[in-house]
Amino acid sequence: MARRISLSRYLIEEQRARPSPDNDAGAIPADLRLLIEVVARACKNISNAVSKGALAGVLGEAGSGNVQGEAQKKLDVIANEVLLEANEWGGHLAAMVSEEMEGVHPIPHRYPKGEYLLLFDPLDGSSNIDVNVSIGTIFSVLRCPDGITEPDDLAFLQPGVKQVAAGFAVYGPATMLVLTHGHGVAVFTLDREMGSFVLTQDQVKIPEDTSEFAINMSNMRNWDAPVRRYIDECLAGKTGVRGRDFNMRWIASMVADCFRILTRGGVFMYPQDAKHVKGRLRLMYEANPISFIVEQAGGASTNGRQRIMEIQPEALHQRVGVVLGSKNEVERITRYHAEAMK
Ligand code: AFP
Repeated sequence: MARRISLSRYLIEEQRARPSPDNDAGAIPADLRLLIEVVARACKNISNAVSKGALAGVLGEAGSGNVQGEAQKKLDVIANEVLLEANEWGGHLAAMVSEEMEGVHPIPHRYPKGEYLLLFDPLDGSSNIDVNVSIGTIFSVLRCPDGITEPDDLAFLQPGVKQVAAGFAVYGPATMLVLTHGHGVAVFTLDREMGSFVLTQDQVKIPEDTSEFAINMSNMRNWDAPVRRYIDECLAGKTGVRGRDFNMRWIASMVADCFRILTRGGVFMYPQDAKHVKGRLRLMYEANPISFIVEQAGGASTNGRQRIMEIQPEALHQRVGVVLGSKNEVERITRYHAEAMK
């Protein structure tokens, strides 16, 4: 049972527990602690807007489109603005990137800059907003390369292994915050009466085996052979080579599917296929942060062929195939891809 402490106390105690030899700031320097707390506060604000739904007039289309060519929901725009406004004045960031904006969002000159780069999907699962299904916010933190004062795309194009922190919020029956800074995964539950995130799970571990897979089955005709092979074996259950029955889930909110996997294991797949030639999910602010969390919880994350966090990004909004979750299942799927290459 995790100690019921606030996010602020958790971050302070993490810093004290891990004084790093190269500086007295410890594993969580003050500016990184500030960044995490600011993002968490923004997620509380987004959670409040989400929970009001129609009462606050935040449902439905915004009447605008984003860089992905998708129609924006009102909450997409609101969540993006909440995160931008919360993070631009604190002096901890050098710049931001959002799924909802084409280019790098600079810190206004009237505010000081910091050493971190923040990337986020302000509202993941937008297609679920109007039908009251869990959605969330995903964020990733990188260091700004030394000597860069006006970060451009190139400053952000770092592989996932360079992340210093990552997290996601799930706006579900409870609002949850999942966080890693490279020393395991902690989960916090929003105490609405106190208005603070309280630690409810620490050092989360994903079971290495699972009998539950998550994939959008409507794409079956487009799948590559290794994916088809794996899913067919799951569907054959105990009548086939796996010798046990499998269950399926698909929430269409990556944050909700991945929170389930962190809690009870499973494998999440949105692979490249004939329709999504480069994949559907975005590398920089969906796949990388969640892969960081999954790996820190003892799971694995590949694009079917290579570790997602080792992919060298070439564009801010590039997409990637994703296979992540319980280690032994991800390794099996990745092995099937390798066998198909022979
Ligand atoms: P939206 O934010 O556009 O709803 O996309 C959500 C998402 O990026 C991810 O959270 C889901 O796992 C996946 O897309 C759902 O994709 P399908 O709608 O094709 O099932």
